[in-house]
Amino acid sequence: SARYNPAAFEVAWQDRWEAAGLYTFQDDPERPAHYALTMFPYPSGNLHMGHWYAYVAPDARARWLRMNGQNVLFPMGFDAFGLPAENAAIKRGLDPKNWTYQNIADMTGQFRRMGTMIDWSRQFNTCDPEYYRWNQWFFTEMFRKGLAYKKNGLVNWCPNDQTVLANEQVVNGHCERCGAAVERRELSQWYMKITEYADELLDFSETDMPERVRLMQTNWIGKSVGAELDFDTPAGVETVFTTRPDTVMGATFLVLAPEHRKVAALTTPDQLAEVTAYIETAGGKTDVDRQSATEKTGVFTGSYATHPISGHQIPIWIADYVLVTYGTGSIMAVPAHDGRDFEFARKFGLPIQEVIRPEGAEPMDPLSAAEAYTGEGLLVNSGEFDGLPGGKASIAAVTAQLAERGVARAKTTYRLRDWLISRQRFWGTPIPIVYCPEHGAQPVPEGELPVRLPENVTFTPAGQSPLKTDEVFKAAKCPVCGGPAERDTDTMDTFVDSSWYMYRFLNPHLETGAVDVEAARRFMPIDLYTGGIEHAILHLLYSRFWTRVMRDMGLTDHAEPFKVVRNQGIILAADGEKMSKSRGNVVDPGDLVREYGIDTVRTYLMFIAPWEVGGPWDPSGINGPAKWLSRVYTLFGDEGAAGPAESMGEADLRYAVHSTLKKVTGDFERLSFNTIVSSLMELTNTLVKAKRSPLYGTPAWTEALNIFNLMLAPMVPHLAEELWQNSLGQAKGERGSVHLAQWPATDEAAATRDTVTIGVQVSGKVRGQVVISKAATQEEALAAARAEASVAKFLEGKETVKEVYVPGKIINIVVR
Ligand code: ANZ
Repeated sequence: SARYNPAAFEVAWQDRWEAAGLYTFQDDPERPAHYALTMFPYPSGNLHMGHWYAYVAPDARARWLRMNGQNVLFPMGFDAFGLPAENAAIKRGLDPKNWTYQNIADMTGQFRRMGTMIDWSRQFNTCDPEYYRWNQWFFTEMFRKGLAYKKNGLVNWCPNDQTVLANEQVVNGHCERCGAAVERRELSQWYMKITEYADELLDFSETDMPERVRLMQTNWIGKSVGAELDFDTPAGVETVFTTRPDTVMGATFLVLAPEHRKVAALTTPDQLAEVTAYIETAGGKTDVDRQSATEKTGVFTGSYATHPISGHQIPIWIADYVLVTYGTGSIMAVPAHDGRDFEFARKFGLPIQEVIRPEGAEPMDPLSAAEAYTGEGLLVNSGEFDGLPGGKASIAAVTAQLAERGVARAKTTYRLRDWLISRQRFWGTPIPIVYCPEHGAQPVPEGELPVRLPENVTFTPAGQSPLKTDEVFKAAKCPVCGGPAERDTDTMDTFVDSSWYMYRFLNPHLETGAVDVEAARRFMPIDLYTGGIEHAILHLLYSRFWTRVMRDMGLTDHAEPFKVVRNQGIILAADGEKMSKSRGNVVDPGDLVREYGIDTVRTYLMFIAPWEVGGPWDPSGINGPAKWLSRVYTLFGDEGAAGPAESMGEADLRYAVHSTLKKVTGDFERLSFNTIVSSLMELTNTLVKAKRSPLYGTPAWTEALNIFNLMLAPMVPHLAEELWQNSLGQAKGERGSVHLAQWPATDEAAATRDTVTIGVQVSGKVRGQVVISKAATQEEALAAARAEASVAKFLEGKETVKEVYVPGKIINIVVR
């Protein structure tokens, strides 16, 4: 039929592709390896518009690369451990395992209907014991290397989810997942030593990530170069961390975090009541609240420290703007040059001493100064250092002088903390450790992995891990002495699962190791990794860490898992808000597919906005792509063809086709999907004209349709296949699939047609000018000249004797 009816062939083609194994990855060392990966989804149960937006464009690009002869691996799986499964168990009495696998089945079905080239034979889920076994293996290896260790410490506790959270999962003092205010608890937990790689992780030279991702990671790692300085106090030496040792002569008091362990010893009896009360109020605040508080608060301890250079006695205060978790938990306050210290000194009437002054400026008046001076200048009031420029040189000089006396050391600190991976949850990878009364914490031997999650467990509404109450699970044997031991009942943070899953796709069913080393050598790092910006820190940083650990284990030869990372934008609902179930503003891709077809939804999602930017969902916007594809469909039919209804030169048609091809090729390279669609739409207009011109049916026409069809293939795989095999009459059957065809080569000469304006003479006299293509044939040039009205009137009724065409220069028509 002549009408575009995608329902008639889309799913049918998917079934035929599937049956033919068209997208089953065929390893071919002869072709350049390309690994394209989009972050795998969580099996929440439904594939929503955000998923479609995230997967469709990378799929088009992967298809394009494949047509370009690359050996493209484009796999998918599910990030399947995590809280929602457990919540479903608690709220609705569902087995987390059944709930998860059912969702995976549902979503895989929906996924397949998206028409991607994902090789589903490589699918795995992180909750498969065959997968998490290797999480456990990595853990035991890291334990042996001291990279996984257990320690007591203050941890972030989500009272709602009843579990600890990594620092990365606390956003502005609240649980990233549920939004509850996070509490602090003292617990013994497992950590991974990401800090050992802090410096390396600041090096982005081998990975191309969006600027803001690099910035976020850099800030998260938070490297500060400075020094530790020692101050004598009645409770012994107190060391502070400062990035500005050059301002030491301006240190007029010390401030300790309220939780600092010396506070009790430093508090004098008459200050005790005040200090105790203050500690109590500070304890209830989050770090963020503390640091962003507009009004500084604090109390005097009653004690004094000795300044290491002047020997002056300076008061020791406690204040909550100093964090116990950073540096040494105490600071030397330099109110003249630090904003927070300035506010604090003003509020409590503490001395302000200028030590940095811009050249030629008046001295700072400590009583009238409105704010701290944080700019550059020369050192003043600093004894032997006076006159040195503040900053680098003087920092080194002051540190060296104090170091000589043994009261300072150059020091670099990081905001980054070790990665806390213990979770008091059920639906995760059991931590493969047993505790022997005799031999302590012992890793489970490799031959006994995986430590499987038990089945038929009872969930308590308190959310406590059921493993804790499962006596059968807990009972273990010490690998050293064989005596009775108890299993660790915590599970791993699910970010462990996603830290290395990209390696597993290379050989997902490998039983002899976590990673196929040879495949990793050829396919890693990932050529293009795409996903949401929300993973800028957590997932991307953990993967970069894990890859370095694997390198140090000898598994891989590279430090970075991703050659290139790109983030798609967000598609907002029509009301400008993020689509979410609770807002009731979600658009169901299934509904749209039923109404418009898969290819139309794919096209719309690529057309709606620059892919890396995103934008609002316009419900009526889909009509444009729908109409376009319908026009495309008709274009390939015989209807409305031929005739001299339009005039078009062959060069014009070839120019349109090849210049579009050149542009589309470049746009695929730079992920500019929306402009690919608009270029193809524009080309359609030209082709519709060409169809009505005498060019119809000529070799130029056939070439145009062929190239157009090939260009459609990555974007609208079903329609392209239908046209290729049923309208263009290419070889039939799956082996003749358009998706196995070669991406066409641009004919540069035809594509880079510049136009020229050339004069037209009639019998040697200039009568007018025409704009024609540089590549125009003599015939086309003359036709254009004769069509020009100012020329035509001199030709009327005359006989042509001779025609001259000097390309790019002149046309002369000699008449009689
Ligand atoms: C004296 C000084 C003078 C400072 C000056 C700054 C400017 P970054 O860059 O973030 O590392 N500091 C140190 N430990 C702290 C803690 N636990 N809580 C709050 N503040 C702390 O910042 C380092 C600076 O932050 C340090 O250098 C210290 O103040 C403060 F003109 O020391 B500075």
